[in-house]
Amino acid sequence: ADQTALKKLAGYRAAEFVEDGMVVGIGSGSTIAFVVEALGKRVAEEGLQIKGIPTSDKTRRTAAKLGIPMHNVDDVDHIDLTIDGADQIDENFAAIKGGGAALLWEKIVAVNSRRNIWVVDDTKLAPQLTHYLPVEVIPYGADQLFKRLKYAGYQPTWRLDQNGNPVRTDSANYLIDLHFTKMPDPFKLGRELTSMVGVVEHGLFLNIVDQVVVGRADETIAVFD
Ligand code: DER
Repeated sequence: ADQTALKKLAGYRAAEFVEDGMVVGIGSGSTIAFVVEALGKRVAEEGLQIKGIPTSDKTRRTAAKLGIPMHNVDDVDHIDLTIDGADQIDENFAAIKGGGAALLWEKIVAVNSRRNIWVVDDTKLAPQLTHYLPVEVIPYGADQLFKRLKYAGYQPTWRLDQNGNPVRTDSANYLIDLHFTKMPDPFKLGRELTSMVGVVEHGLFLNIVDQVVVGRADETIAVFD
């Protein structure tokens, strides 16, 4: 099956973990689009009662259009379950996220959720994290920060849109993508990055996920706890 079919398979399976009455964090990206589609159907057909908390403006709009009531993260007491995608997940359930430019709100929603589920097709699984690492940075002084990241050997590149302009996140920050051949200690790297003045957050999601739903090439779904 092609990757999109696997994303749909996994997305629909993950949506089944949503129960009536839940406050649900809704992730960003093309895999989550299927989760939103499945939840929209349940809201419309079963009268599923949920409160959706978006991880991006795009998700807020897409989910609202499908009839899912959307609220802000500060409108609720807590989030029961968040379902999100990922760019790469290693054997320790560490992930790199942020390919969709939503990493800051995704991490805010994730850390305020009682449970986190990631939904991926099996191309996202890897023994080690090798995917580029997005870092969200404050625009003021970002060029200086870029130079510091370069000298530190992180091989930084600006996240540009299709017109070659720097992408602005929903918090109006910039994204710098770092490139590695190997990442021996994600925890150490994460601490180093967040200690740099001007760095808001990075796309290493460590000790966050509880369950991973994987759409596999043989069209089966694996759920790893
Ligand atoms: O930005 C993210 O972390 C998203 O979850 C995203 O990168 C996953 O994208 P995909 O589901 O479109 O592959």
